[in-house]
Amino acid sequence: MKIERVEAIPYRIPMSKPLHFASGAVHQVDHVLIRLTTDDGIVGIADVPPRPFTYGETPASVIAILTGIFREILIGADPRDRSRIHSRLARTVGNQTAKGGIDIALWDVIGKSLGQPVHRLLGGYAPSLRVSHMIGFASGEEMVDEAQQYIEEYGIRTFKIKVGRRPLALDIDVCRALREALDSDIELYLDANRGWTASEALQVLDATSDLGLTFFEEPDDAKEVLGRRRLVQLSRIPIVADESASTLGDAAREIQTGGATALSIKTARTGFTESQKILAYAEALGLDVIMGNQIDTQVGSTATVTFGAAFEYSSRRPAELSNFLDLADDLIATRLTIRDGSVSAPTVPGVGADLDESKLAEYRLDGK
Ligand code: MUC
Ligand code: MG
Repeated sequence: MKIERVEAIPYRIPMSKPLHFASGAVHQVDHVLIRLTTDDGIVGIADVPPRPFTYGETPASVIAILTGIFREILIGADPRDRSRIHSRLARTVGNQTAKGGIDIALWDVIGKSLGQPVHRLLGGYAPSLRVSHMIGFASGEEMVDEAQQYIEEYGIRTFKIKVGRRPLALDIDVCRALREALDSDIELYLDANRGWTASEALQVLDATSDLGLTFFEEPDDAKEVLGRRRLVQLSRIPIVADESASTLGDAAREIQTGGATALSIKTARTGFTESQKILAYAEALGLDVIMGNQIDTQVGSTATVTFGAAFEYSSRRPAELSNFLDLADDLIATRLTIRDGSVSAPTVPGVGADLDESKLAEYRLDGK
């Protein structure tokens, strides 16, 4: 089996509800769909979400690398030789989500060629994952309304609150309003996307210490090493590395040097192969793991649930799987459903995202 065709298809879908957070905002998804076709007609797909504010990638850079250096590596390669392909991709630094997408598309080909769900090939641990919903910047009242709506409509009971604004009281008040409005067993954790300094983050931790918050993701810039280390040492709750741990090496460095005490794993940037290594590293050290969301479409979220539900260690916590609900439309034929706070792992061959060709034709930007 050999890869014969590599496509990088740019597409744009508006968000029905844009997401705002400390490092940026997403008003529309400007993503790239990878499609790998083999000589025996098997097609593997994956969604690539370029996030300039997180990884420095743009749709144009993703297309350039996929149709240039990476295509040369992929054409003629056997998709089952993942390690060989990855060692060649690794010679090019960066391009995290392009590499993550290639890995997922390779797995999709492998699953389809074997007639097996990738969820099962990876480990097949759980039939479903519980869902955590990420709430973007808005007024306290709107953020409380959103949480209440997701509790009622989808049965979700875990929320990640986007914080990182100034004055600090703005987000402190939001946290308090959410805690007061919601049942005490509703889990709340924070993500500041590096919006604060270490000292500001400590002030927020002090001011919210009675609210039972469970995690604090990227409170400040992890590159400000000593500030971050002081924060990690003083925090009673785990400090989660997300964008500061976008590769296995970065994840290990952040943990070993005291920059974080928990890890967010996003299949959009580390695919399944590297995500599995990060997961094993976290498990060996007993670190909490959160399956994160890169503001994923249903194609991307399907990959997250395929991976996250495949292993016991990544199934322990609710995974961030619901942001596709903020998109006006999607590329998928069979909708991902959140019921009783959970999403089922796909049982069809491959990764499980069933592409709707008419939707792709409608939203693709390359005029083909
Ligand atoms: C997150 O967890 O940070 C926002 C920026 C990004 O890269 O991902 C999202 C969610
Ligand atoms: Mg984050």
